[in-house]
Amino acid sequence: MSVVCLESSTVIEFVEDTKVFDKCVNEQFAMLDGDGDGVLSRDDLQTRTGKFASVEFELQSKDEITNMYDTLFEKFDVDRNGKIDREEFRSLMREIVLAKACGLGQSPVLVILQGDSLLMRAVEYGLTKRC
Ligand SMILES: [Ca+2]
Ligand SMILES: [Ca+2]
Repeated sequence: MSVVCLESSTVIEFVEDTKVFDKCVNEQFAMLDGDGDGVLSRDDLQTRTGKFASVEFELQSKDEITNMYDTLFEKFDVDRNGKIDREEFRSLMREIVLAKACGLGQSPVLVILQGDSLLMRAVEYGLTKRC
């Protein structure tokens, strides 16, 4: 984990850069897809709960996490097959990251991020852009 300075404009730029964002999303997807069948089931997500949920959603209790999955699947499992495919996952991550960006407001803030989270990628993205 590291403490970084995050700016909403950087995060939005990162999401809008489809090529970069898609690549990062695919990496996250592969990481979460524990059994490697190309779709995310509840099991896939639940085995990764600690890693995924605590970082991206800042939730703690098991109930909250279960509720979150219900909401998640309800909202993003567009074709209702009980699994989240790559396309569905992309729009999910897009929404989460943009929501975070909105929450940041206008000025840069210090946040604690895990090395492999999407927001961390956004920060790295911002750094390379500036160089
Ligand atoms: Ca899977
Ligand atoms: Ca689906």
